[in-house]
Amino acid sequence: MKKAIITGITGQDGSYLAEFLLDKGYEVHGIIRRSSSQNTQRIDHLSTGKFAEEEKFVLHFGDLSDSNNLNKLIYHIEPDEIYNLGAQSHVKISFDVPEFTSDVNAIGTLRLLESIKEVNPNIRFYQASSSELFGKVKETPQSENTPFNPRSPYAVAKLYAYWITVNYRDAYELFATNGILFNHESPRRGKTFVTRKITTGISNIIKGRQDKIILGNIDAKRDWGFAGDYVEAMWLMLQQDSPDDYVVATGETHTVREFCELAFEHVGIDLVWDGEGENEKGFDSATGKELISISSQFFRPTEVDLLLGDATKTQQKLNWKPKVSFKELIHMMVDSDLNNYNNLYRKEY
Ligand code: NAP
Ligand code: F7E
Repeated sequence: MKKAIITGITGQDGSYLAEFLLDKGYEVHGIIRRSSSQNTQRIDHLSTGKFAEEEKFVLHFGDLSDSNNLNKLIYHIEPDEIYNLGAQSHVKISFDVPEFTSDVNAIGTLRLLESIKEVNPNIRFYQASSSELFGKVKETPQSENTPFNPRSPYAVAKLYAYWITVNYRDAYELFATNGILFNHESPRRGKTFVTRKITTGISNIIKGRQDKIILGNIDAKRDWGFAGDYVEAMWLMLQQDSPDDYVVATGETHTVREFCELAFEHVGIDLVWDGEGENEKGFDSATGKELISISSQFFRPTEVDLLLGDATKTQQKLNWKPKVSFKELIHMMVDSDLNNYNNLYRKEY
């Protein structure tokens, strides 16, 4: 039986990856931060189920800012694979907490690699790299060969993490890989990322708990996939004969505006727009009710305007393809928020 450590196990991807690895028969060890309020909702079904009873799902306190803690955990757990998903992952917030973001996202990755090098260089390592590395894009679509041009403290920290992963692979022959993942969403997405902000907003509007959704740049374009599909690609990267870097994306790009239109359409509302820039608004065409407005509060000091991934290498080498379409993803998220499922589309454990 293989053993894996997942940093960021309480997050969206961590929870899907934990389920995926448990299904494959792994013993999964998750690193969680001490918090004064409960933050384990996405994995509580694993902590209380049969996997926990059989000690196949184990949680440990730790933090990517604490080298000694990471060394100790890696030494005692003796994992075959480490998936580094832990990060301050919000791009806009990285402008408010750039130093913390850099410590966790950049130096946190170095801490893990150093520990692997010293404790057991045979451990396979997955780094959660990001399409944000492409930033103000140098070409479209973006592939493994596209030059990086980061646009936020988050992306600059992830750039360090990307290159230190490549460097430890080259210098010390570690099996260290980068998954350059484009945006991926789910009913478990954090509620301040734009997709989930829209789907929770729609649910609240329909239930009479919120009047409208206030957004920033609705013309930004993203290549959005389903997180449940993307964790399989992470695992596949660590099962290859040699380490490499891979883009994971759907190959389709859509605006935030389109996301809003399709999400409202799913609940029977035809959204129409009026005005320009910060004065633009979205209305229900049937009733005239204002449903969306724009506030500069949600603009970023530097924006990533367009992301569109070319995942040809991943499709060919890993035989991986996304299963859930853009429209299916939106429907899944809207339905989940309307029904308060949160964990919709997961198997029962
Ligand atoms: P997420 O939901 O925000 O989860 C982030 C995880 O990191 C949480 O478990 C969080 O713990 C943990 N974390 C934060 N600071 C930490 C620290 N100092 N020490 C240890 N753990 C810490 O993010 P996600 O969407 O699942 O993304 C997973 C990873 O992929 C992240 O590295 C993200 O940057 C990257 N990524 C995401 C996307 C995407 O579209 N989702 C695309 C490309 C790359 P708490 O619960 O305690 O906060
Ligand atoms: O923004 C625009 C915003 O915060 C998407 C992270 O997982 O994916 C994620 O980063 C777009 C941006 O995700 C609002 O300006 C408009 O252009 O959902 P987001 P992100 O910044 O793309 C990458 C790949 C990661 O690696 C990150 O970890 O939507 N937008 N109005 C808004 N965004 C937010 N959050 N809120 C708004 O009101």
